[in-house]
Amino acid sequence: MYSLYYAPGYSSMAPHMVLRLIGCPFECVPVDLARGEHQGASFLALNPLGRIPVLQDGTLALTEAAAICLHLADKHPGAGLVPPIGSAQRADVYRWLFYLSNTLQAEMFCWFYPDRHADDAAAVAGVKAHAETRIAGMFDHLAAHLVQGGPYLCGKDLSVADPFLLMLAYWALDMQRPARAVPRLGPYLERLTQLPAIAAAFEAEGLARPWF
Ligand SMILES: N[C@@H](CCC(=O)N[C@@H](CS)C(=O)NCC(=O)O)C(=O)O
Repeated sequence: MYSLYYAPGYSSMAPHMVLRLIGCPFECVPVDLARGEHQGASFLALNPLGRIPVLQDGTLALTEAAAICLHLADKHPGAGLVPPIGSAQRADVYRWLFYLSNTLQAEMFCWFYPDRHADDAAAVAGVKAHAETRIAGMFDHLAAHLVQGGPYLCGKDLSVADPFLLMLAYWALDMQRPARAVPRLGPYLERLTQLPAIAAAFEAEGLARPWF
């Protein structure tokens, strides 16, 4: 059985949704970030970076949310969350998942933690404002892509990229232009939250609506 080390609403959300979409046995192990559990010796033994999520799969302690999503999808091909290796469709899933994790997710961390990028208050506010503008542009980029195909991010089939994007949309709830306000992105995200497995993940984490 898999163990997912998580905190409600954090980077563990995407792997949590993927586990529920697959429907395999797993347990969620809460990590209390406010109490610093992620810096305790037992957690650091799993992830020396002190970050969640971690997926324990037998002797493997896997970190990085996107890698966990792909690993789970690979181990459960019947769930259809990644196309066959070597196909153009799979390359497309790589493309969007990497865009989400190394571009949009990274920018979101600048928005959440601008104090890590500047010292004085005015500079910190500037970092946050620039991050929000850049994130709005990224949402537009995603919405423009959805015009070309859909109903999912990588075409006609649900993939690991979809729950990953929904997680990031959840993080943008308090922005001036949340994802639900972006044409095409809002209806697409609504479709995702109507999937019972995805709604169950939000509910299990105790997250109240709206979810994006
Ligand atoms: N790139 C990593 C980011 C992991 C990450 O930064 N997780 C945050 C929660 S969203 C965390 O554990 N933060 C604790 C801290 O910064 O001390 C991933 O996608 O898994």
